[in-house]
Amino acid sequence: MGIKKMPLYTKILLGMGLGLVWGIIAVWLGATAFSSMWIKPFGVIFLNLLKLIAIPLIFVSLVKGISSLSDISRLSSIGVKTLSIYIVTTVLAVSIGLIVVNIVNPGSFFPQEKRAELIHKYSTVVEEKKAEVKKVKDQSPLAIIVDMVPENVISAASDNRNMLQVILFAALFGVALALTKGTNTGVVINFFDGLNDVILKIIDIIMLFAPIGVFALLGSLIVDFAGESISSAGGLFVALGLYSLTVIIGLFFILLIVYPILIRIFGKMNPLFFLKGIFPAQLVAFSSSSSAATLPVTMEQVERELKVPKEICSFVLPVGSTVNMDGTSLYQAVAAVFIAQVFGIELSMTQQLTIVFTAVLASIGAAGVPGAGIIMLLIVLNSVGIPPEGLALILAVDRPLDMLRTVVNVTGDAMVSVFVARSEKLL
Ligand code: DAS
Repeated sequence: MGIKKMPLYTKILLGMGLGLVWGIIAVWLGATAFSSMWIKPFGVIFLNLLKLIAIPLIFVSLVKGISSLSDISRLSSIGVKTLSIYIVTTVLAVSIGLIVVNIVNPGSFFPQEKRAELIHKYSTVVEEKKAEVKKVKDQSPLAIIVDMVPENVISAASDNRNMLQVILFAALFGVALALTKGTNTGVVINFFDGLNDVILKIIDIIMLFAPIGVFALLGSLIVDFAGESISSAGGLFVALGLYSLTVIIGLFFILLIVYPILIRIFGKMNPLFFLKGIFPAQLVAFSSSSSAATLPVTMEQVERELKVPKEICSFVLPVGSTVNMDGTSLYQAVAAVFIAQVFGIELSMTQQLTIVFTAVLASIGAAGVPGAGIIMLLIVLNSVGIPPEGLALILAVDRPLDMLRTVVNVTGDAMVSVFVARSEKLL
């Protein structure tokens, strides 16, 4: 079978495999500088192309989706359903995290002499993250809502972290367009129809570049990660192995047990059909560690493969990429309790419930960008009096865990879009 005929996910898997091989060879041959100079840029280009198209895609899809709704009042029912299902799946994810980390108890196997070494090694990084969180903490609880309302639509569209601002403006525009149907705005509706097709074609063109992009992303990740781990002495991996394993067990339990059961019961969809449909998006999420960058692929796969209509996925997925992060919230529960265990802090039931509450809020506040979960973890640690220096204990292995939790985040968003479409009898 020629490369051209291969399905998209096969080509991406090929790129990932070759990327891993290249990374190992580059480290072995000491060609890390070469890799950073000549390979890594192709990964950055691929990620930037996806981010480039994310905001226009969200705006056009939302306007087209909302304006095509037969009855605008359905928008509020779709919105309420989406947000409430997001909260429920996040609480479920945090609870699974708490159960797993309390059963495995990875902190009790952590060698105490490594604790001081790690806290010293990552002290500057922790200070930086604390400064970032301070900015978030000083804001009022309504900051999330206030931040959603942009003062300038161009500045809103200028930064992928303003996803919610773009969503709000697109929703306003879409509602106004739906309410002026039949007047002379017909040309606007046709314009957005055409623009939507153009943007989907741009995504197809970008995805032609995906195999090379993921090759470069994974190749340079191995190079960066190997450089980091060799300097931090292999002993850490034994110490942090059980912690990483606890996170991985939790994430795979959600991905391969919980989600398939939920998709079967509430989505009335074959779990294998669902997982095959969003597999390319999971691969891009794994390679990029960014839900926001993966969003164009998630939206295209959910609409084209899972047949979720545009009026649903154009709202549910962009909101989910910033607000719904099941993987991140499970990880925050495991990391918080692990750090408490290493510090010998016994967490009461109320403190663990506080972790559930703050992990849900934190994952709503975390933007869909690499490493967002780490900053939000500090809020969870503060909420139960765990020393923020504890963050240093888990930074060494955060990147591969970030890749996996981003896969769960993206899969959870796709799953909820199927639920909402099913409940709206649009599937
Ligand atoms: N990388 C984030 C995302 O894009 C998740 C995280 O940092 O936990 O979903």
